[in-house]
Amino acid sequence: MTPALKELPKTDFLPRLRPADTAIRGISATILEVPTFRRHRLSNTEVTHQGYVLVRVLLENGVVGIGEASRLGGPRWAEESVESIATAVETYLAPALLGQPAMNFEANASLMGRAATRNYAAKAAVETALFDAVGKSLDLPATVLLGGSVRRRLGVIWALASGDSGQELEEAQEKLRRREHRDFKIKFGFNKPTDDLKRLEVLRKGLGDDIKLIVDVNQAWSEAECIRYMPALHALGVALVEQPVAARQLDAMARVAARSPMPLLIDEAAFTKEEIARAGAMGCGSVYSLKLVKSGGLLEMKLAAGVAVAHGLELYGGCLLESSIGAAAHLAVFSTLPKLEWGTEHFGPRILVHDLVTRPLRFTDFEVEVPDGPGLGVELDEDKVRAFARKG
Ligand code: MUC
Ligand code: MG
Repeated sequence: MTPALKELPKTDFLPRLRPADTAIRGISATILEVPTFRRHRLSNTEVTHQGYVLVRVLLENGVVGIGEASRLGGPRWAEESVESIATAVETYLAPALLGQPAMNFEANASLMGRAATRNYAAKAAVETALFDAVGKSLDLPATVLLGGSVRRRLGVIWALASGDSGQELEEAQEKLRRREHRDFKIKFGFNKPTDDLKRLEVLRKGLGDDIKLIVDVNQAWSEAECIRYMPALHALGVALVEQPVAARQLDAMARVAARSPMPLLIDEAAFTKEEIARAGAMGCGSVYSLKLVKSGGLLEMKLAAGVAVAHGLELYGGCLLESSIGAAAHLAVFSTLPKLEWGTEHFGPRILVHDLVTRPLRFTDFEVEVPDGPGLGVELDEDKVRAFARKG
């Protein structure tokens, strides 16, 4: 031991937290419907109210942890709905976990895996609540339990999705003026491709050539439409094209990627590690969108990032319009990734008329701050939960 270490005074530590102190005593699921400032349109769904399942976990030591599963307009973006998530949590996942130490994260993920196949949004919401509760019990941010942060702030992309190009241009200009967002993702696929291209033209002209524009087609185009319309996206300076073809058409996506001068972002085409490996090996894209609703947990999303990187993919911090609860869970993981080339699109807390926590995430200077309080670093606003819980 070096002399310097011998001379250091000993500090007082918190009493050790025993696994039994974190035994899971209860898990509940509450469906919430929270209004958005404007209609948000995708190729296969649209929302004016965002659907959430709030998961609360009570531990033996009295600490409560929270997690959230987000849904865009029913079982359309993927197969889970708020109703199926609440049922999966209360009927299948909760009984598998009751009595287990919350701090045994890997063992609990295996138990959930045995209790239900897929159901990724449900499992992720429960695991989020476990990380929050254990972090709060230890007075440590979840980021520490996930390997420690390598960044405290992330650039945030904003999505333009009303379908009205005049409104979208004004919205983007307002975000720039307020120094909230400077990169934009434009949702395609709910119009004819030629109409969407007209929207994009208006935005490019109005915003200038220096603004980064990403297009998310949400599976709406055929391979032939990609061949027809992607040159126009390129001419308009699009930086990234997200999931242009159907999630299951991996061969078509690989052919589109091979002829595209722009990188493709793999979203709905790959949820699990195996799916990421396959899409990566087939060359379906050059960037992968990380989402808890696809990975099924925080630890699994870190593994997803590793598999994507091993296949040469860049990383994009995806969202499904989570509130500050789900966004904080994503940011906890994103902050620990050595590389995150595209930053994140966790604008969800800013599109809600009311957030679900007492102190929403802070967005300043085009970036979001990773919360550094215990657990997720956010506190539930019980008044908002009462106001937005589905009635009846
Ligand atoms: C998606 O497909 O990326 C995320 C942002 C947004 O506008 O839609 C979602 C889902
Ligand atoms: Mg997408």
